[in-house]
Parts: sequence; structure tokens; C-alpha cells
Amino acid sequence: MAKKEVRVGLIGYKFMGKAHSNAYRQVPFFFPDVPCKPVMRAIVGRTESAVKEAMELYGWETYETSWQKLLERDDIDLVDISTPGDTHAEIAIAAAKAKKHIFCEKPLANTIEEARAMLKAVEEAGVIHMINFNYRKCPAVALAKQIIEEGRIGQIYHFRGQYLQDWIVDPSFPLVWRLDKKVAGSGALGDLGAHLIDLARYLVGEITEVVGMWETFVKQRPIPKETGALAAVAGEEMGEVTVDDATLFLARFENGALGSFEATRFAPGHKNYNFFEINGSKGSLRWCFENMNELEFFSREDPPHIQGFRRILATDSSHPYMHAWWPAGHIIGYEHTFVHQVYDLMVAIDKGELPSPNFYDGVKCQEVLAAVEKSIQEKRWVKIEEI
Ligand code: SOE
Repeated sequence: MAKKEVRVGLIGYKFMGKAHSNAYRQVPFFFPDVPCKPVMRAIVGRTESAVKEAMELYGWETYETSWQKLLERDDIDLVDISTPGDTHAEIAIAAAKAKKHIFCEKPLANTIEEARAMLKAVEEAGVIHMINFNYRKCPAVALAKQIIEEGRIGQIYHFRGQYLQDWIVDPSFPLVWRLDKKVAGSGALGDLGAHLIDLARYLVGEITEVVGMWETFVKQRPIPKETGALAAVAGEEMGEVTVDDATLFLARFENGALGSFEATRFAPGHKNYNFFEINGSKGSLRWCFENMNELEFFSREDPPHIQGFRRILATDSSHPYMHAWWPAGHIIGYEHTFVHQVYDLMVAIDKGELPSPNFYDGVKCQEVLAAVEKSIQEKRWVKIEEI
């Protein structure tokens, strides 16, 4: 029997647009058990020549130069928002009104008000919604969740998260949109910290209060004349950086655990170092995206003479999502995390149930982002319930 089709309209064709396009292509190929088949119906971008080129390169059937046009089409079931944060709320609220399912890039929005309005809109419309916190979908991270749920590390005491990059450490690196508060909402906090917050919520639980600090080390940068994924060519004129280069914060969790978080774009040598360590009464877990297939696990239940961190290569077919890929030991990479998101989304659409993470998780993350910002502005601990 032919599979149900989910006709997708993707808005955005740069870094994330490419990663999402690849995911729609790969899911039916690698996951024969996927219940619905994504159909790459339309891609949207403002610059006609560029969006046409993306359509051809990525394999979309048609293109539009306005997202409003996409929403008017009755041959689109799922709207994928892969644009910067300042556009998410308007598009998502309109897409929900048009009764489209929605897959949205992180962070959900640029403000908590927008994020809450988005959640309200999808709930009222009764559509399926998902947010792209793709690091949850690394098999080793999903395995960490399983190990925690099996009680193998016991009561959790600590979450230690670091997300370190270095792509803007050069002061002559241009003022790209990720450094503009109006477009991106915040800097390292919303771009990188949001992933850590999501991982912390996924693995440990809800955060109740935070206290933070941030810094913008380079305050003026050249305005770009050309931009790519995370690259750009500097122009002559200078402009003001309006976001944080680095943000650090401490947190308390509902279950009594303590958290420390560091998100920075000023850590030379670190390209995409998304790291956490979790310590519990019975053991510890440790993971870093730069070795994304590996999870380290220490168990106090091992006999003392052989205790030590063990390295689990999470590529066996018994590990989450790995039934679809290669024989054990044949590792996977960054793009696969997006394939797993889309796989989960297709399953959710088929069942008519919400996938995880969804807009609710987006709002919970946004509350923490807002609380960190408030704490920095007011120089005090801020409870999440104040947001
Ligand atoms: C840039 O910092 C970036 O591409 C983020 O926007 C992504 O969310 C992260 O996964 C990798 O780094």
C-alpha cells in the first residue's frame, strides 16, 4: 500500500534549509518503517534566482518568493520554518491559522511573548508542531536519556553544560545576522545556550531559577557584503554588535539538581563543542558532540577494581535510531540528527500525536532564556515563574 504523503513547504534555504532538505530526502530512503512519506513540494526564499537554484540543487518540486503565497497553497500539509528568529512568530501563527502542521527552527522565537503566542496558535488550530532541537536526536544522547530513565545513575545532583565555538573570535569577522538582536533575539545565549537548556530539560528536568552573566567582547564589526552559512565577507562600514558573545549561568532544577551552563563563541579551538556531564548518586554520564557517537558512562555499581568511565559507541542496532543506518561501528554525523527529527515528525503526523520536542518545549526553553536575560539585567537570581 502506498504511504500517506506529507507535502512539505520549506521557508529558508541556507544552512538550516539545506540540513532540513537533506533530512526530507533521506528519511524514506533509510527508514523503510517511516509511516508517512515527506514530499518536497515547495521551497521559499525572497531572492528568486537563489531560491530557484536551491530548489534544483536540493530537489524541491516548486518555489515561491513569499511565505504568504506558500500558506495560501492547498497542496502543502507541513510548513518548515528555517529562517532567523525574527520571522518565526508571524509565520507560525499564520501557518497555524491556515491549518498547516509546523516544524520550526530553534529558538522558538525572539521573545517569550512571541513564543507563547505561537504555542497558543498551534494549540487552538489543533495542528502538529515540532521544534528543531536536533541534538536530542543523537543516538548517544537518546541513550543517555534511556540510561537515566532506567535509574542507572540514580538521583541527579549535577548538570554541567558547555557549548563552545570560535567562529567570531576574530574582531574583523563581519556583523552577520546572528550578531543582530533584532534578527536573532540574542547571541550565544539563544543560539547555543538554547540547545544546552533543551538537553538539560530533556535529561534532568525543569529548571526553577537562574542567575547569569554575559559579555560582548567585540562591540563593533564590519558590515558584511556577502554572507554564507557561518562565513561572511567584510565590507568597509562598521556596525554595532547588539548581542552577547558569551553567556554563563547557574541554575536550580525542580528535582534538586544544580546546573552550570556556559555558551560562548569565543573559545578558540572549539568548533562545535556541545558538551554535558551529569552526575548522580549511582554514576555519571558524559557526552560531547565533537565525538557524537560516543557516550561515556561511569557506574558506582561496577565492582570497585574495574570502576571507570566506559565508552559506549552508540552505533549498535539496539541504540536509538541506529536500526536504520549502518552495521555497528559505522558512525553517523551532524546531518543524521535532522533525519531523526523528521522521522519522529512523520511518526507523529501519522499518529496525530505531538512529537517531542514541540512548541511547549520551545516555550519552556524560552522562559529560561528570558529568565537568564532578566537576571543579568537586574543582577539577581530570577525564578522561572516570574517570567
Ligand atoms: C551557529 O552557532 C550554529 O549553527 C547554531 O545556530 C546551531 O543551532 C548549532 O547547532 C550549531 O551552531
